[in-house]
Amino acid sequence: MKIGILGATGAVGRQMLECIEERKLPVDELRVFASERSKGKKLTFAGQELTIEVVSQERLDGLDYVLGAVSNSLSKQYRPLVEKSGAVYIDNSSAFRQEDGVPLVVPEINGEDALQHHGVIANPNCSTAITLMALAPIAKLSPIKAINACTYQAVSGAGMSGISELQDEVAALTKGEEVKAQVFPAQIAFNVIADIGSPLENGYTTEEMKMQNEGRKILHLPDLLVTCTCVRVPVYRSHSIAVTVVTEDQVSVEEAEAAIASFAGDRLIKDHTPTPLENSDKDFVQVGRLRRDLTNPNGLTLWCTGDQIRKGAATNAVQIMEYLIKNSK
Ligand code: A2P
Ligand code: 11C
Repeated sequence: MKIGILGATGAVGRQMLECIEERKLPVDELRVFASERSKGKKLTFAGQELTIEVVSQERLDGLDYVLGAVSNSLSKQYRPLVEKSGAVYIDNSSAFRQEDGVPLVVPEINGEDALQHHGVIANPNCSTAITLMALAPIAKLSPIKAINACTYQAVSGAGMSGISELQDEVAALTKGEEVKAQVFPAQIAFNVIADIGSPLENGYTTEEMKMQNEGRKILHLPDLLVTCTCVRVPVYRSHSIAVTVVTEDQVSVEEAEAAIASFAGDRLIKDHTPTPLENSDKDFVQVGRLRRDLTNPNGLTLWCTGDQIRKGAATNAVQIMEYLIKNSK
């Protein structure tokens, strides 16, 4: 198995390397790609040094799978090269998620969709993937009609530069110095910012609409109603989401808890409130605080957390690759 990673030096790319090693994928060769700035530098995989390369057709040729962890614009730029190489492209950007013929996959929920690919498979938005991991077991009990979500998103969702902005701001403010936000729209240290993505005409942001559009595609529910507010919080890793879900038929708290507890990739937490800190660097999604929605008898309210660099990005992409390796004819 020959695998390439685009953006291997980034927050998601580095995690992809770690996940491939942890999950013991059958790797014969791993090629790591980043920008000109990183060319020739080294990354470690399974005790071996890998030399970072710049992307070229020649070096993509011969690969079986390419995992993408670069921006939308770079992903669009590199897609034709990956397609020409014949490798399957599993892309973490949002560039192709809504394209017909590009499966959008969370393996525990709709893994079989991945088998319908035509060369490109998309990895969902991090908050969407984590929320749907909590809701998919409930959807099996009764179809979901509506979701109302409020996210609490870690700074690493914005990549390495998001992490350093929080670190630098905390250090500067602790010394009494002034800070000037660069990555986020306002100071993120000791603050929360309800502004992720770009504004849309309907008053929502691009990040907020992903919960609806990607949720519909992954759950195969074209009429799913979703309202969402995305909030950046000063947490390094792991997103949290407060969710109210309305199902066609009433599902009891006990039934929902039992379904979540037995769903692969989920952990039902009953003895305390799950926190993003305790969920950092873990592959599973924690779900807790299940209770009846007080505004709708068919509603349930819950709280979930998931490491967005892992299950919200790198782990999910590596799981898609594993699924294909196991199930492709
Ligand atoms: P580099 O480290 O060389 O800049 P993050 O989202 O965590 O900031 O990561 C972005 C990733 O995209 C990094 O690995 C970065 O590499 C990579 N990248 C940036 N520009 C390019 C490019 N022109 N070609 C390939 N990878 C790129
Ligand atoms: C964030 N979720 O936390 C965003 C970044 O659709 O993959 C990833 C956007 C996406 O800023």
